This record gives sequence, C-alpha cells and structure tokens, in this order.
Amino acid sequence: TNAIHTTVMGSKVEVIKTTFSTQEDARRRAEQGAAEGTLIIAEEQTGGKGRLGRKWFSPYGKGIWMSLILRPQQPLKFASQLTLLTGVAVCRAIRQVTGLEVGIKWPNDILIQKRKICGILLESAIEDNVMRYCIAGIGISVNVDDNDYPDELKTIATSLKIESGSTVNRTLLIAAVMEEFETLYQIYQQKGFRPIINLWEALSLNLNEEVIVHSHQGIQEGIAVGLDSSGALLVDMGMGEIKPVISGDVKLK
Ligand code: BT5
Repeated sequence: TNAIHTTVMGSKVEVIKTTFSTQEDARRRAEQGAAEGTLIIAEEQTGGKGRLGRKWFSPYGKGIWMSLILRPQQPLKFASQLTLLTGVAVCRAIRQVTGLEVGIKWPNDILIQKRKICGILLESAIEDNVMRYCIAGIGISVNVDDNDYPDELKTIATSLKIESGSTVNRTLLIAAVMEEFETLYQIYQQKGFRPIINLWEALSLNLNEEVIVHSHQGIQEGIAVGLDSSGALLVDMGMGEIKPVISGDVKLK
C-alpha cells in the first residue's frame, strides 16, 4: 500500500484473496459510502466479468484484478470518456514499468502484438441522470503463463510475462496505474477531455486502420481517423463523410 504515491487514487486499498468479482465488492463498498479512489484488489476471481456477459479469466496470483471507485458527479454520457481515460492510464503505466509497446484498441482493450493483455470494464450507478459512483474495473494479465490459459484464450490472449520473458512486479504496476490515473483524472477535471484525446490517439492501434461499421445504413467499411469530444470513434466512410461511432457499432478489421 505505501508503494502508492498518490493522494486520492488508491489512498485506501482492500486486498482480497478469492472473490467472485471485485466489481461487486467495489459496488458494495461504494453503496456503503467508500470514498473516491478506494481500490479493491483480488488475487483471484471466480466470476470475473467482461462486457456483455463475457467472462474474464482471473487465475490466482497471476494478474492484477482490481476495481477503482470513482465519484465523477457527471451525466452518464461521460462514462465513455472515463473508459478511454482508464485505458490511457493503464497503457502508460504498463509502458513505463515494462517498456513493452502496448497499444489501445478502441474502446477498451490493451493489446500487444495483436493479443489482449488487459481489459477495462466501467460500470456506473445513476440517479437523476448523474453518476452517483462509477466502478473502473481493470484486469491485467501480468504473470499468466501460456499453459495457464484455456485453449480458447491461447491464441488471442497473452501476458506481460509471456511478452517480456520475465516476471513483472504487480505492486509496482498497481502503483504506476494509480499514479497515471490520478494525473490524468486531474487533467480531465481541470481541462476537460481534449488532452486525454491527444494521449489516447498517441497510443491507439486503430488510427488509419480499417473498421467495419454497423448502422441503420447496413454494414459499411471505413478508416478510423480519431476520437470526437464525447469519446466516439470518428470513421471516414469515404466521399468526405466522417461518422462518429459509439461502442458496439464497430468491429475492427
Ligand atoms: C473486458 O471485457 O475486456 C473487461 C474485463 C474487465 C476485467 C476486470 S478484472 C477486475 C474487474 N472485476 C471483474 O469482474 N471484471 C473487471 P470484454 O471486452 O468483454 O473482453 C472479454 C474477452 O477478453 C473474453 O471474451 C476473452 O476473449 C478475453 N479474455 C478473458 N480473460 C482474459 C485474460 N485474463 N487476459 C486476456 N484476455 C482475456
């Protein structure tokens, strides 16, 4: 805990050995009034979750499975900006600690050599359209070995250990994530989303790449060209048409 040099993010840390999902633990703590920056970390999750009912593989002692409580007091539409901000913080922290060239695939995957090493899940509780609290779930496959992964993940997932060839110190990485997060969150609150967009674009694996867009016009292809002020991916559809695409409408080629 005293490795974390921040004032808010990670100022209170709860470490659990085995839990179902740190998202549920954090939600309970938030309902009990836990302060912004409270961090719940587990060695193992038996019900780790991804988006849209997908599962997150969370073996004992091999990764960083954690949830951070935020109290942004903003309308729900800002949640997608926080997802992107979290991705930038994690990506920068991983680069800083390991030197690995990780990048972000819109909206929330962190990849290396096209394989996933981190996923982000943002969940919010709303009241009168304002977020009462928001839980930023971060899963980083730090020291997972190739033979730990079930067959269906072997070809699409990797870990920092697999990519760097050595064990990565989880405490150092958690501290780096909290530091990056705190810095970016302060910038975000003082200057808005624009500076975060610039940092995101610098780490993006999508820019100038083809994407498939699903809309009422059917399925179309375009080229990702950036983010707009809400966090939507801007896609050049050709003939001068730039479409803002929100999560769920886009597949990356
Ligand atoms: C995500 O979902 O990427 C969000 C994952 C969030 C996990 C954290 S861990 C702490 C907190 N507590 C929780 O219960 N959850 C959060 P999605 O974009 O839906 O991606 C899920 C997909 O990632 C799966 O279907 C697999 O293909 C892949 N995957 C699962 N486990 C993985 C792992 N350990 N490493 C890399 N890829 C994985």
